[in-house]
Amino acid sequence: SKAPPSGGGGGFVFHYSDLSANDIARLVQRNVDPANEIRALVEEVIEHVKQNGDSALIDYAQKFDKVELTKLYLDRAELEEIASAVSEDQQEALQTAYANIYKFHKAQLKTEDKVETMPGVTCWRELRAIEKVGLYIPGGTAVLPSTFLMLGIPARIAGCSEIVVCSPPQKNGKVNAFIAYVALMLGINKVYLVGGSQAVAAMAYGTETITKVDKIFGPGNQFVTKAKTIIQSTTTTAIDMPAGPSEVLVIADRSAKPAYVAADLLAQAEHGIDSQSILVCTSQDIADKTLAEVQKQLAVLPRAEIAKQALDNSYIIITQDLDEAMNFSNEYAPEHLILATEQWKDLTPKIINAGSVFLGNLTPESAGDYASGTNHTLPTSSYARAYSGVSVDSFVKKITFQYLTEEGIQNIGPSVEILAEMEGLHAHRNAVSVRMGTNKNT
Ligand code: HSO
Ligand code: ZN
Repeated sequence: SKAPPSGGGGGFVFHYSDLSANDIARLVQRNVDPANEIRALVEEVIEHVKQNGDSALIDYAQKFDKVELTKLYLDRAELEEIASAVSEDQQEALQTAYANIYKFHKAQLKTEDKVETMPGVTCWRELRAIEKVGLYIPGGTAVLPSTFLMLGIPARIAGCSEIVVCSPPQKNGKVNAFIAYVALMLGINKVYLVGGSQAVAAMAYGTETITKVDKIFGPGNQFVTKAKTIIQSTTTTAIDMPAGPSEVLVIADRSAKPAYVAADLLAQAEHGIDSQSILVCTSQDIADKTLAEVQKQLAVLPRAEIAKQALDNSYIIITQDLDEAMNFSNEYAPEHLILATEQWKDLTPKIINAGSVFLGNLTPESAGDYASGTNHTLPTSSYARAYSGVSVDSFVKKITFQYLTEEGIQNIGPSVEILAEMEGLHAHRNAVSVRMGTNKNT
């Protein structure tokens, strides 16, 4: 096998045993730089929106979306009109997705027990919704109403009091019918016709018509992602995570079906030219059969051009066994991990880094992308090492509380006094002593 190119490039087959630690580090590196060249452009957009508010947004709609907007949002009546184009079949599918996503996320809302850490000292946590959240729904080469469900449902379950939604306008100055329909399902009566980094800036700074929010959610192109990382460090608005191009890693052994594996790799590849589809398999034979299937299925895909470029940016690793495959996967820390093997039960405990996992041969990523219930807003670019995907947790704060009784202050007081003394912080010591009746100054 060839030596891995620098920068994680692909279109190659590698044997795991040939790879040095350095080779692996290079292979798992992705999305390293691209955003840096666009920082200046994005900073200019943010500044323009900050200074000029709505009028900047109207300018950018003309410049980037090629549409003359007279109003920056669609109201409920307009959304209803647009949504009426959604067929009955489509409505039913959206409702199935909604119901499953709702059910799975609702179960995440748990009340924690109060803990008496010592007699009379009780500590606990309570959830409070983040008040104002901003959802960015992309509308580039693929419009993703499923992303709207994935963000809107947990926001509703958490109980956020204001949900601001931005999505780029189409050429006709509207959003697509599915986006409008999902807005109505979620009880959202306004969709702002703002896309790209200008949408992020508008939600972070606020404009005449758009409310400044506390946290911004949603995937986007490099401009959107760059804008999110900039506003995260320059404003008080938080972000969900720095989500980059989508990726999948499939671990396959002899029990995998090449046609299924190929379909999964292609489902990822059709997202965008910068997507990555990695196959880690236990023999050359599996790799060959899968590649043949990929060629066959690719030939008839409407988005074949996009998928082909993404596959050129991808690679295959051949390992001795499933344990080696899992080692590589944990190094890669994939957004999506598919275990295309009947041995998935043995492998699952060995997963250390992954965003969302799909078990066995009958569980395609597409199920989770749309409708099984799990969230598809997930950490990419190896952020799965430290980040979780979006959930109800992402829309709440967990506030700690404590309550001390007379017995409690007497129990904890002496330790706190000594600890405060250790740090030379006498006011801290006194705050306890006055309550215990041991303050030497009173
Ligand atoms: N795989 C994408 C989600 C998605 N797929 C939306 C289809 N539509 C990121 O997890
Ligand atoms: Zn997808």
